[in-house]
Amino acid sequence: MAFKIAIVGATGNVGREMLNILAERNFPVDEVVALASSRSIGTEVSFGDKTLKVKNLDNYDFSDTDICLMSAGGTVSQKYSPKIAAQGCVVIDNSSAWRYDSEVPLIVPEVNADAIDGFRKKNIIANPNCSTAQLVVALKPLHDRARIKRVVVSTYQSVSGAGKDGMDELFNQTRAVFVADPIENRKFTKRIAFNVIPHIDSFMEDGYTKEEWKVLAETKKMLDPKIRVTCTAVRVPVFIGHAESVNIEFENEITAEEARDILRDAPGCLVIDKHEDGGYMTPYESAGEDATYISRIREDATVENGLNLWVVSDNLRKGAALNTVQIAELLVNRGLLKGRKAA
Ligand code: A2P
Ligand code: 11C
Repeated sequence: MAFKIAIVGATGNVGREMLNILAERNFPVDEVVALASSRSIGTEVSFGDKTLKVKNLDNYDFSDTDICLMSAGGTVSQKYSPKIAAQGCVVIDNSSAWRYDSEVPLIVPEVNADAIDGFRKKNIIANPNCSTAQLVVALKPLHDRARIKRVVVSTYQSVSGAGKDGMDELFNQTRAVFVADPIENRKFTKRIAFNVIPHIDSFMEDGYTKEEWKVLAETKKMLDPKIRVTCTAVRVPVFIGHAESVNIEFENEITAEEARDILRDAPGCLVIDKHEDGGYMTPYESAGEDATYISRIREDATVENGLNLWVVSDNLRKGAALNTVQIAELLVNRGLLKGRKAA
């Protein structure tokens, strides 16, 4: 059986990657429709060796579409997802609009695939924030072995997480530095070229940012509500790939060597951890790759049962487009969808 798929936000960083990944993984596609705002009508995007002309999301009829992969921001998702879902099309949404709704499953297939059973309540499934997705892929197998009590995360997040405008801003500012043009801050609140900014998303009343709150709320929803998580989220001048320094306290004893062996066998994880120059992963090298890379696995002697990790992944792939396609594959592989177009 093959399915009709719509990509909403097809002109964006994540939407384009969704099209690439559907083609790469030979998802059983009968037809793919690329949708974006009226600004993009007629724009061409690639799907494998085909070129698709982008259509307008407004008033698009989803009644014969099986799955809508959406990455057009929270406001667009709040407005359109319920309408699309009401037409019988399952929405897999990459924004933060539905993640904390108790009637919407939030899924990373390597971590909580069985939560997908609840998707019929709203016909919407949420994809986590990119920094949470790679974090929980690394934490899950360690939690299963030694029960995590507390996690301290510091993120180093690339500008592509802020969309194509974020990438343009890093490029333009870097160029402006070299040719001595004035530096303009549009997308980011301070200059990002040759700098780091400890601020992603909006500030909350307690002084944390929404990005930092997402990491703890989503880890609790997907992995275990008892785990205590605290986060500092930082934007760095890297185009693609998020890195995270992760400090973990466990209930039970676990050595760095045991953690390395567990992570070597864990789904979605790839351990690169040689104690030598260059024997670790960096965000630049993760771009275009599917794995969550784990390096610098060390025991933390300052706490009982503590470990430090360095976790790196392509934020547009495992952090966004790849995970949404894996959720779609889960629906198909568990027989939860019937192709509607041919019916
Ligand atoms: P458009 O290019 O027409 O604005 P990114 O996160 O990389 O900036 O991409 C955001 C994506 O969301 C783009 O494809 C963008 O389309 C799409 N988008 C933004 N606003 C809307 C809207 N009102 N309706 C449909 N798509 C939208
Ligand atoms: C960033 N993590 O790097 C954000 C992007 O909640 O899906 C994704 C925001 C989200 O800016």
